[in-house]
Amino acid sequence: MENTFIALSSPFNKSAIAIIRINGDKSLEITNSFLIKKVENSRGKRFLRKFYNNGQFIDEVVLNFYPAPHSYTGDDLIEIMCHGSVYIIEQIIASYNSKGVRYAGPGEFTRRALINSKLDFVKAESINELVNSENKLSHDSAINSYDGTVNKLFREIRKELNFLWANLEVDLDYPEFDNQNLDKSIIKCRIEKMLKSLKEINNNSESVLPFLKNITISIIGKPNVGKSTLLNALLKNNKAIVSDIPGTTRDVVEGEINIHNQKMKISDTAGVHSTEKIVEKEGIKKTFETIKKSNLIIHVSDDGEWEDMDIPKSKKIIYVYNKIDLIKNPLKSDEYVCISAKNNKIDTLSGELFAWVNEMSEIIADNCLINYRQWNICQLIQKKMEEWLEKFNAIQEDLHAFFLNEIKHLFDELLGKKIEDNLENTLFNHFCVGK
Ligand SMILES: Nc1nc2c(ncn2[C@@H]2O[C@H](COP(=O)(O)OP(=O)(O)OP(=O)(O)O)[C@@H](O)[C@H]2O)c(=O)[nH]1
Ligand SMILES: [Mg+2]
Repeated sequence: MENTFIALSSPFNKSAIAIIRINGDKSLEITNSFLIKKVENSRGKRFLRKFYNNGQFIDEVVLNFYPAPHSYTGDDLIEIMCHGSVYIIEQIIASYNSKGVRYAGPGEFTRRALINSKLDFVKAESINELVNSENKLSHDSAINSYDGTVNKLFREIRKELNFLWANLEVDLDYPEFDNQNLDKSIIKCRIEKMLKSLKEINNNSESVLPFLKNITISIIGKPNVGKSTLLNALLKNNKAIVSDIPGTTRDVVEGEINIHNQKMKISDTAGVHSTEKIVEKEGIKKTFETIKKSNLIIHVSDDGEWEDMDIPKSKKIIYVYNKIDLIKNPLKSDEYVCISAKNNKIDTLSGELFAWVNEMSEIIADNCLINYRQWNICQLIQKKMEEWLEKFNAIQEDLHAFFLNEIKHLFDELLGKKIEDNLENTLFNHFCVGK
């Protein structure tokens, strides 16, 4: 009974249809106890049935039965689609509870799938990212990982490591045996090939990972250059106060923009300059705190000069030349974009943001990891491979075996073959109940 559990997989709200899932070896038997016309133990069928609790007709529902091991979890699994009334949902779940079926924990369906080897940890992580994806880039990366391009690459590398391991073992156990596969130059070549793919994926991830969850932009620059006017133009809403008095904005003003399905949080900040006015000083302090938290900076100027603001190198900066309407023959450059925020002429900036999202999207399509756990392990594997190759020609068989073994262990960790309980709990605690 321990593995028989129930959860609502759709939101607990009034809706047209709700989906309730019951997992475990007692799921069919217990479900049939609520139906007059029973559901057969057959794969790939859908049933329309009347659901009763203590003789009371609760709802007419559609049932899908997925017998083990052909289900998402690998156990027997039933999906009930009922009318989305909160009362009906509560009644159906209560009927199962009365038969001793407990409510599932977060991500417990996926956890069963992991235990039943229906998926590995990297795939479980991608499902979580997919459910949580709220914008284009996080969806792109989750779908890419889910669909298996990254997973496929990992499997290929693991297969390759197993092949090398088998050959090294032969050589260690039977040194007299002339093993053609173990020609050192061939092995070296194969490691170099794996390393190349890994380096690529690690570098791609370094560019993309900071932006996956959220893109946070801050608009910065000297006072009066038109930062608040630009915020309002981007939001299409007069959210921030605009005036020709320098130092108008003190507090950070925030909003959200959507550039071709990519949501971005955007903050207008106080103009940076040296001042003795206490309130302005506080505002400028907040500007630097906002810069720290942002991953993309729009640096605005109205005279073609962008003062050095000590922005960390990891942050993407777009230089914007505003008030271009006041200049007769503005000089175009690849270094900055020209706009007139006051006249809503900001297409060049929107275009730059769109191009940048596309560039990130392309990197993701080219292979990218979806979280820092994966990235940290892949970097360790890369380092180990580099170290191995560096010493390759000078070391004996047992040291070759040592390096290979270390790399194999790291790969097992990556794919979740030896995931510690607390890490597994951390992942599943972030899952929705019912997934
Ligand atoms: N001609 C022209 N004036 C602009 C443009 N953008 C902003 N302004 C004017 O510049 C002045 C300052 O604009 P703000 O948006 O308040 O400037 P800010 O950078 O937010 O200023 P602080 O909050 O004081 O740092 C206002 O009078 C705006 O109308 C533009 O594209 N063209
Ligand atoms: Mg302002």
